[in-house]
Amino acid sequence: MNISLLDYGAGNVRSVRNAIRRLGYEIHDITRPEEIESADKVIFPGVGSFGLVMDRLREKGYAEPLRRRILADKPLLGICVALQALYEGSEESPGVAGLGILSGQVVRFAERGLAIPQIGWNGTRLLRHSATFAGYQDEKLYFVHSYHGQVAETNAEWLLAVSDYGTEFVAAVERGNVTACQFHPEKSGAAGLNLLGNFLAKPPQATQGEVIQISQLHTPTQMAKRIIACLDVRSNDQGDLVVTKGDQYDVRQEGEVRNLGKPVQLAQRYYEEGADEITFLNITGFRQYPLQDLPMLEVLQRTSENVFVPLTIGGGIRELRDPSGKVWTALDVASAYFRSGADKVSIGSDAVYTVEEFLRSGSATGTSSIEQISRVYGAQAVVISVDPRRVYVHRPEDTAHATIATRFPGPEGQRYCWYQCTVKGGREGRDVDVVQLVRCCQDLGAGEILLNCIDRDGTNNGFDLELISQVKGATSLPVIASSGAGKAEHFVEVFEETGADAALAAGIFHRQEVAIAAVKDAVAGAGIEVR
Ligand code: 1PR
Repeated sequence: MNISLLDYGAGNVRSVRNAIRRLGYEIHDITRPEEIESADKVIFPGVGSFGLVMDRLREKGYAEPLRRRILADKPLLGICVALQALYEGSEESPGVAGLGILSGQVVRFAERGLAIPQIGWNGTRLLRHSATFAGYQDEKLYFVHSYHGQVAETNAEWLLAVSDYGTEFVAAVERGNVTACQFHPEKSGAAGLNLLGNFLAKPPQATQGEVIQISQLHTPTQMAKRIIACLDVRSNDQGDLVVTKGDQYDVRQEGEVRNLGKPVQLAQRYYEEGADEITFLNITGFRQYPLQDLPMLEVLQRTSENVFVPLTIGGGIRELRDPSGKVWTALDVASAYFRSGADKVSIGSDAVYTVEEFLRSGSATGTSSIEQISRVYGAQAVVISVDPRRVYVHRPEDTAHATIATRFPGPEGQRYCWYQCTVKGGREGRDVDVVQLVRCCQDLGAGEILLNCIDRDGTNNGFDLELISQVKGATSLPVIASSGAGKAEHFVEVFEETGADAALAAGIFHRQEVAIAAVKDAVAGAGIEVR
């Protein structure tokens, strides 16, 4: 059977490729328009913005053959933006025509106090029988998007599954042998692999899909709070790449870099134990690396062969100059990571410098790493990793920065503090506070905040709830709470008290003090949705 992948150069298709291989199939890459119609099965992955996808399809002469293939009812599976491309157009890219198979426009999620993009694991309600969903047991699936198809009678013969996120939206469509899903099966763990496997295995059918009645009565699906395992990676003094862990960012113990395991193996273990996402931080990434020698590329390539949940990579995402003098843009660096299997990149120091420049000049340059990467890969692929540290003051008037009244007074009894952003792994404080940073990065096109806290890192004293609440109040982006987790109850606390969208830990997982399953049990026990 000829299974063909429509790689039109828009982003990370390695995960789709790896998932298909894991299921035991060979994949052929479509390189000519005529192959779209001749393949037995086509997988149409979607990464990037609606406009970018449609432009690429048209440039390559793929749009018309794709339309013909769909109208001829030949097997095809579209993923994420590929589902959206079936519509007539999208609010994301006004004036750009879609394939026009489904009627109507793709619309943006309205901000009803919900973080946008929707990033994470949501339930889906299957509206009718589908061989693609055989064996599906209501597991949550991984979504990441700011725009969605609306549930409308006009597309009733296509509707297959819906989900809720403030509003009901289209989670999957299917007619005959053509299926498209808004979620990412290749990133949805075992449940997603099962769906992908069903699509690949099922024989083409002559029957058309039935038209269903859209019921208004249902219990809305719920997004899960994500539990993320974080691996800080660096070379130790022997030159081996190891997972390490700092104590307020100091990773050395008795002069040696702490060695808590091997990155690829540890990531695999966390996937098997139920982590909803894995984050790698190359903690020496602020140092100079030529692009050929980015140590995390191979880690990602190997990890993505066996780990089917989202992977984020941070550390060193910025412009680089290699020893020959050649300059690599932040977009080149990010692209290398995406091609190696990353779903998101996280930007630390460079985000702070960008915001400083923005505050100084009062306008965006259009060339910052955030803007460059977001434009091509979408906001959801750009995470800002914040490394803040408390600065205490006696009165809010003592600083121009955004202060909070704290329950934990400073060394001189100061009752207020602000959170100062740092660069170079906390080594250098800058004149930017977390509120300025997250607001500005959101405006520049970032899609998520990874909120560390130097004061709490490695302490096991619990997350800094005051910091997280301040940042949640300053942005509508999803916020990942990080630093300080010491026991399962800390995760309950952070979700209940701050509204964080995800919580991340490192030390307790690496040292096997608390299992991911125990965290999920505690969070679920408190009535909070988990996967
Ligand atoms: O500035 O873009 O090159 O990115 C560098 C990245 O490396 C940033 O994301 C920064 O947070 C990270 N980093 C740099 N130095 C360190 C260090 O520890 N010396 N690690 C470092 C950051 C914090 C979290 C940690 C949580 C949870 N580590 O990643 O995993 O605090 O830990 P815990 O659960 O054990 O408390 P750039």
